[in-house]
Amino acid sequence: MPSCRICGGVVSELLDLGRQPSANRFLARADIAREFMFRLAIGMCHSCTMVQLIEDVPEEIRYHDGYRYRASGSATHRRHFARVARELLATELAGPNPFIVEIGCNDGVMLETIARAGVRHLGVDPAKEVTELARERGVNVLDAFFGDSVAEGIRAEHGSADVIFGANTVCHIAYQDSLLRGVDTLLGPDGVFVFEEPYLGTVISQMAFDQIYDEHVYYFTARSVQQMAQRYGFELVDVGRSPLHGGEIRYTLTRPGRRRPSPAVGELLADERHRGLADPVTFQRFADAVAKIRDDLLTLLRDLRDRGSTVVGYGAPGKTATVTNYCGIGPELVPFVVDSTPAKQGLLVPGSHLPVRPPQAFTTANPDYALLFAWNHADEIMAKEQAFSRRGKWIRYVPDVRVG
Ligand code: JHZ
Ligand code: ZN
Repeated sequence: MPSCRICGGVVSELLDLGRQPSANRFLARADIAREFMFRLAIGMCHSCTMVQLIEDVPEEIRYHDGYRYRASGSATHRRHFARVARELLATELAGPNPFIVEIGCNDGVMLETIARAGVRHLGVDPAKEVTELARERGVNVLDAFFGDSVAEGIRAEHGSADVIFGANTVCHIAYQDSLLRGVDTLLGPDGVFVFEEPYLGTVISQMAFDQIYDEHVYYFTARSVQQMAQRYGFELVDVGRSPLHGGEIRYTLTRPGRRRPSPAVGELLADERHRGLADPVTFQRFADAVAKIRDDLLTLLRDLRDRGSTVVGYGAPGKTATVTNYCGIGPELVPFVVDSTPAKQGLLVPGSHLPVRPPQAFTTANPDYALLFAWNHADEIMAKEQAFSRRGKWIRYVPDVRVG
């Protein structure tokens, strides 16, 4: 039995999505023979309820100089993080000479607004090609994996932080002990540690099994985050909803007793109990629904191919690797996908090896169907692709397979 990375408790397996690559390791054809693969499966800890990967992938394989994800890749993300930054500037960073550290700042989508306001800040991120973009936006970056020793170095140089922030980063870090010790070292006595991350409740309610991939080591709930916070000497004092990736939760941690917890914490905990987010039956239903999605999607794509219809994939988010590799969708069913990220174009989706092309290829191919991998950006994409929507059909696969 594997043991919990947070508390050492027993973890039992909930869902196995098979042999999978590292979801953002887009690759050239020449590198196929050397591709890294692992068993993608999640389980839940019997004691602290943390849902987590059974096997994890070393950080250096996930976050490296060629890391392809760009957090600024959609207008929705850019707007959202500008708003988050403005809120922090108006609240936690409103005192004298404030300092904020972001763990995993990516291309500076959030810190850019902070930098422009002239507020002391530092992004910590190991992926050099992407942090170069942050530097071009005037953001200060330290190329490193955040942990206790890095936190000590930052504190020695800049003093303690009023805010430590992370978005789609904290659940990616397997070593929460070093991470939270680092937060303990760096955070001022009244500081806040704020992070917004994919939510297990959304994965379950939207059947978003494609949110499960190597980068997401943990699948947080208010309950599991509260227990983890306590274990490392923090208190969960607030939770809020963020609209990204189908609905995430933003958690706020402080040192114990510093702030009165907001009623939202108790409400979310009650909602999670009511929804059975720590009950094995919930996961059995989820696993059955996921298997049905795989069968329905494969049947549909094979039928379309046999009828001579053309299908192109739309968007190559990290999620594409999970769904294509789990379902067994290769270029014979979906000849290519289009994605607006220049760093992904010309490469192959990890594992399933669908070629990634620029968005213009979508218009040129004029397909009968578009398989929407970037489903969390549907509004933005529909607004852009009205001409296609008038003649072609979209295929969606979460929460179930639909054509329309
Ligand atoms: P998007 C990332 O997940 C990776 P991903 C990471 N591990 C994480 O945790 C989550 O974020 C939260 C493209 N696109 O944002 C751009 C178009 O082509 O869902 C992106 O490649 N045309 C850090 O990878 C992809 O879709 C468009 O019009 O699932 C979306 O990726 C738009 C709007 C997007 O992140
Ligand atoms: Zn545990």
